Amino acid sequence: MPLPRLRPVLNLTMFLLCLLTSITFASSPFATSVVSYNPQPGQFTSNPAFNDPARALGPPLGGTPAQPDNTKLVTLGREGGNITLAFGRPVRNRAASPGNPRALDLILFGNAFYVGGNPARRWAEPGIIEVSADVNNNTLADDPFYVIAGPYLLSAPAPTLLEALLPASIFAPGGLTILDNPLGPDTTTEGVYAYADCTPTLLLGDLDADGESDNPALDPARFYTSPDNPLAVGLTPFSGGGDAIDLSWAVDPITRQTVQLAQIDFVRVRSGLSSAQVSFGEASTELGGVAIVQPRSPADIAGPGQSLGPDGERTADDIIVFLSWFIAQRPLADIAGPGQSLGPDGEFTADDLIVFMGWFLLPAEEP
Ligand SMILES: [Ca+2]
Ligand SMILES: [Ca+2]
Ligand SMILES: [Ca+2]
Ligand SMILES: [Ca+2]
Repeated sequence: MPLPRLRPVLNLTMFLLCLLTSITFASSPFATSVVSYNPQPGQFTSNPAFNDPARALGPPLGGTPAQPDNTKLVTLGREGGNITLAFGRPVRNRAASPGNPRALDLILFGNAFYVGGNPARRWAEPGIIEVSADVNNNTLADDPFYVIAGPYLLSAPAPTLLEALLPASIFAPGGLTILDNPLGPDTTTEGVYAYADCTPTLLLGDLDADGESDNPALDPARFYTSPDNPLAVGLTPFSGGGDAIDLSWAVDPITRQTVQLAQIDFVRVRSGLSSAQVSFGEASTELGGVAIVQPRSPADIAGPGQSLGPDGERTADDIIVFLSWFIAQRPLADIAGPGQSLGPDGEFTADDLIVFMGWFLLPAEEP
């Protein structure tokens, strides 16, 4: 009877498969479970296409910078509506590193877009972001939440941020659906950051944010975990867009004092604008995914066969692709100026090559 002899092997195989599945699940860089979903009544909160909180799990679906994809989003409804999500692993408060120079930790994806493609003028439906660590280790989101404090929140007139947040929003009245860069139309410094649903989500593999994917087969876990620089106007090349935050921006909602968070386990997003103030249709925060930032070597620009986009490895493919950009004088290869100073200088010189090779040779960072 061969079958009984096979059974232990099958059992072992099943066990290993389950183990593998659980490992894959635990290592997902995206939110993995919905802790709670409490939308406030809005035009879309009873619409099955927008009221499934599971749409905030896993990677987002992106569009062009000027036109979002609205097929994988959950709406939070009007002000105060909220969702709380958990991850398969703690979200560390990362320090700055070559692969993550701005020390960013989480990226929130919604359906904001640049009006007419102008990055200084965005259609945004800001959501207030809060984070919490499972301090008492009971897997419940019953520990204090801290507010990611952006510039609007810190200037809110209420005595404490909690009062500024509840029950009305600091973005109401007026809806503030179209947000101009408060620092002006011509600066490269961004004044709108630290909120959800303010920055476009890009198409998978759109490495230069031109609205066309350069590699639709790129792993979403690599593309949507590379943060945009939230303090610079426009979208950082090789980022997937979305609103990136640093956990070091968290403040206590009562005292407004900065808190030191080594890591968090939960993120809560609260619709931060009053849909009632908008004269047409609905304005509400939407969420289509939350990613844990993964440091990406700036030299990891290609994978096997010189396919574009990071693959987590540094190989000859990366060097070949960089050299081809350099020879073609593509802006992506203008990464340095005189004395290997970082940033484009409009020239393609040995400085660019030296900086790239310096990045290539850096030790790998902890994922
Ligand atoms: Ca950080
Ligand atoms: Ca592109
Ligand atoms: Ca590579
Ligand atoms: Ca240069």
